[in-house]
Amino acid sequence: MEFITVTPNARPQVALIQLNRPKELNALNLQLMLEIRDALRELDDNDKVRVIVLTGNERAFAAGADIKQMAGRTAIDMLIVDQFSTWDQIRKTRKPLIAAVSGFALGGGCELAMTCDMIVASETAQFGQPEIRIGTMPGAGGTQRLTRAVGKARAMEMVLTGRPISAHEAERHGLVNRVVPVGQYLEEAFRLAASIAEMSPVAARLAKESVNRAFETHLDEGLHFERKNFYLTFASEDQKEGMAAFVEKRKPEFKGR
Ligand code: DAK
Repeated sequence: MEFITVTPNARPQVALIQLNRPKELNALNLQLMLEIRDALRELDDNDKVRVIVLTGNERAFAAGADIKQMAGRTAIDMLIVDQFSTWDQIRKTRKPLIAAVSGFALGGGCELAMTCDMIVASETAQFGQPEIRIGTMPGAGGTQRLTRAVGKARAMEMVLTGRPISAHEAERHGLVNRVVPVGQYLEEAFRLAASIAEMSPVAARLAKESVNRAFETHLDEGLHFERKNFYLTFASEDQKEGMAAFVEKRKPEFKGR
């Protein structure tokens, strides 16, 4: 891996992927995206990992796709490279994925954070879709995920003016889970990850799938999907263990089976 570092056991059962192109503010070139995809795929298959944290550094989570790499491309170049399949695979990560964001999360950087399930932000984080300022528009889900998160009026303003919002604004509008002082955002993301890692991985996977379904379907079908996954948890040893532990007044030990 040239542009990321992967630590499968950053914390017990919690893995860390860190973007590592600091001079370019973690601009997302094609190789970096492929590395994230491959790392996620491996961690998703690693039984010792239950939750994954994705982060950049204090100055930048990621300042967007690599403009220098993109600048001369034609539509057909883009079609052939087919970056979308890389992004689609990232989106399909089964384990809970938390973005720990400080500094710039712009363009593809904001989209990458939004592809994660939750966002923990430092006070200096800023989220924006500035693509309009360079004559294009969001291409990796920005118009869709941002609109679902912050609502039409705010998303429209961000996408049409390119102006970013602060971490606190992002928190107020439901884009991020919480904002903490710089220097604490990664620890806070690990804390959140640890609290999820204690749960049944089977239930977490099914619950994640179900929440995501809410964005893709109408209520009746979503409720149906939820019901099937709810039933499915009752086929797991973890559900038996969780309820037995409650009755016996002890802490459950989930095995992910
Ligand atoms: N690409 C390439 N290099 C970048 C970059 C970027 N997005 N952002 C920053 N850099 C580089 C700068 O060029 C500079 O490099 P040198 O000149 O030193 O070689 C270095 O990082 C430091 O940046 P600055 O000197 O500009 O630092 P400042 O603090 O003055 O400004 C800034 C920071 C973040 C405000 C500024 O760098 C900036 O405006 N960056 C561009 C932000 C931006 O426009 N982002 C959106 C890019 S378009 C798709 C998936 C995704 C996308 C599209 C399609 N598919 C699946 C098909 C996404 C598109 C985008 O994100």
